[in-house]
Amino acid sequence: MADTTTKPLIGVVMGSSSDWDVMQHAVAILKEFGIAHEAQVISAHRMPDQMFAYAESARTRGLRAIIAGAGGAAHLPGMIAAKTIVPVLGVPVPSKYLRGEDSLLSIAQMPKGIPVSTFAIGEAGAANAALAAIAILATTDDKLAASLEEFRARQTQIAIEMTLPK
Ligand code: RP5
Repeated sequence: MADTTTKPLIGVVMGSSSDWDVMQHAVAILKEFGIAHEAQVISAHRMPDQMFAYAESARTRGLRAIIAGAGGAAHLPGMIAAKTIVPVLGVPVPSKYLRGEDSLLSIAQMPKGIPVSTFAIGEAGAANAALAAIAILATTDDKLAASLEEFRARQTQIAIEMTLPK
């Protein structure tokens, strides 16, 4: 069973502190499920050496998935994926001029051979990336799998109880 209380199992990285508004939604989900994680800024174009060191050490440090968010020139998830076999979950952050559509395409359109799982633009994508990371951990953790099932059941109940204006 995975140790979900101490050593980080999930890494959350983003290209700038300006990505935090979006990426905090991934961290919030990880906290809600009690997943040991780390979060930091790693910029592909401003910190390339640190980016490679992070990716190269990810597996031996025990990370089971990396959530990588980026906006402008969103090569961060792909470059991290190029240097590790730890699954990379890419989150397109809305960019200033193209609203993140450029980020989405840049992250999704990986050439064959190096996968990056790509999520929706913005906070839904960040939250879903965290839920996907939890689903990866849950494949070998029955307690976490039960928590994920409960989370889904709560959502279902909320939808069942939704009402519309008369
Ligand atoms: C990317 O450029 C970051 O991921 C961010 O989304 C975007 C803008 O960065 P800042 O200029 O706000 O630092 O590297």
